[in-house]
Amino acid sequence: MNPQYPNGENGTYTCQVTIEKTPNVCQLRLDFDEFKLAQPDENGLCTTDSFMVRTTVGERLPILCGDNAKQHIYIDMGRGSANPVVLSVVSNGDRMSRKWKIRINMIPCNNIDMAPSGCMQYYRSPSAVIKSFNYGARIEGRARYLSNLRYTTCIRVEENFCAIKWETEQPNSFSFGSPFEGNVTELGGSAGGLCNNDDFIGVDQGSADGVGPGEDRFCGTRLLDSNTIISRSKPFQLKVRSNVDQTQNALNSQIGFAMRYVQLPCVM
Ligand SMILES: [Ca+2]
Repeated sequence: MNPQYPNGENGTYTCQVTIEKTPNVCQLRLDFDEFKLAQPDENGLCTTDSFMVRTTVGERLPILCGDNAKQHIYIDMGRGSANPVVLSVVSNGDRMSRKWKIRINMIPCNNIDMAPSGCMQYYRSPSAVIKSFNYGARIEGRARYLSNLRYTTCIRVEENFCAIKWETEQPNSFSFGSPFEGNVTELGGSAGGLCNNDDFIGVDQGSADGVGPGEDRFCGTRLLDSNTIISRSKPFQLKVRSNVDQTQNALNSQIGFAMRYVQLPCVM
């Protein structure tokens, strides 16, 4: 929690927590019950406020800021004996009130609650809504989602389920990556190689009807034409990738994504 919780923090300081590893703990799960820091800058970087996770093992985790209540992340602690994890919040300036309340769960090695390797987020339900970090109301001339993202969200495949359907939570709740030059607001969704030059989400073998090879990358202001992607590729994963350049994304005030997945049962 922030020091003055439930009141906010207003100023410049660093708050740091070190979590020592015990031999039987392999992962941490952080649940952001509350998380409000300053918005990222015009390049999508957390230059005013930042939440950082430092660890000596596993993948590098993205630096977070903005609004991330109800999000969660998993942190790999490795199997060794001495891999402490350091969590820190750094804030700069007094123009806003920050607040955070983060639950830390230690997950024992070989426990059923462990996320698969390489999964920074992990969902275990037939259906859920997944949002990009700092998802929220459109800010004119700014992208809401963060730059330099490279992580994977994993979904446990339920027994007797064969496919996964991704759809936007709201008609306009997908705007991630700019496949075109200039203003793309009206140009809809792109897939495959058209998404190579900017940010995209990755769903292996995704297509509107779930038949055929499909595409692996999706971007723009819609999910394909129908705001729906179906994939039969297992395990069910959502890869999130953004580059360092947010010029086009800010120009189009891109918000990131809020998508619902629904697992589809196998048809006999
Ligand atoms: Ca970009």
